[in-house]
Amino acid sequence: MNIEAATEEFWKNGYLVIENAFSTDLMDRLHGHIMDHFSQSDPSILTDEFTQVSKCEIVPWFPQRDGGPADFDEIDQVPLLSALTDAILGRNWNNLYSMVMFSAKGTKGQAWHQDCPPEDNSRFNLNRLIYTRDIVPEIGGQVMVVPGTHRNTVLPAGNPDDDLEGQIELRPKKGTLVLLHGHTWHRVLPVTGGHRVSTNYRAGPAEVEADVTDICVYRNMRYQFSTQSIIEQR
Ligand SMILES: O=C(O)CCC(=O)C(=O)O
Ligand SMILES: [Fe+2]
Repeated sequence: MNIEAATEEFWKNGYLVIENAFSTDLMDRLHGHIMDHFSQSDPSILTDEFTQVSKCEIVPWFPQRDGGPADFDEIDQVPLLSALTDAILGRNWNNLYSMVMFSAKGTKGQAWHQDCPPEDNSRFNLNRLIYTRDIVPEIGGQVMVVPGTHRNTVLPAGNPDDDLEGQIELRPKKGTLVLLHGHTWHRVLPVTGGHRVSTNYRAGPAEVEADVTDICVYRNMRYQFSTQSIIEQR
């Protein structure tokens, strides 16, 4: 792969999709661990204010932080991922955390959002998203993005999950890497036909603080996770 061309494409569009970035074997091992983990928890309890207002329904798991299987560390060793991250963020980037996101059948996915406030374009996170199973319309959970919106543009206020002009639908396959700038407008469609899983190895530029994603911008509010509060109604 031409890392320079890929990096240019990332900065033009605010996202980049690379198929077959990870081996089938690694994807199967990770998916097995994810299924084991979520079969032991109850992902159906989603009644809090955040879930109600944000129209986001995911259950997170932090396998590397919480002593999960060592297989999750293998992603950090994949040379293509390191090379692309170096090229996009610069050499001393911060590896923030890995988060598995599980959505049960019949859940809403995630409404349009920016992972952190876009007003300062040097302050952003990089989502390094890994898909251990195909995302297909029969199950739902396709990723919607609006290309180019990472350039200092605030997501317009409005209905949380209305269509937006210029939106593009992504259907990442098993083994696909999606690099997504945290300011790029994005959402996850409802999960209708089965459960959905994605895993985000979040990173950020060296000079950006680790809690850069504490405040998330939705079309109807800004929400602060650390205080569990709506800090702006829109
Ligand atoms: O699960 C996905 O495909 C994207 C989730 C997302 O919005 C994020 O990780 O910031
Ligand atoms: Fe996001």
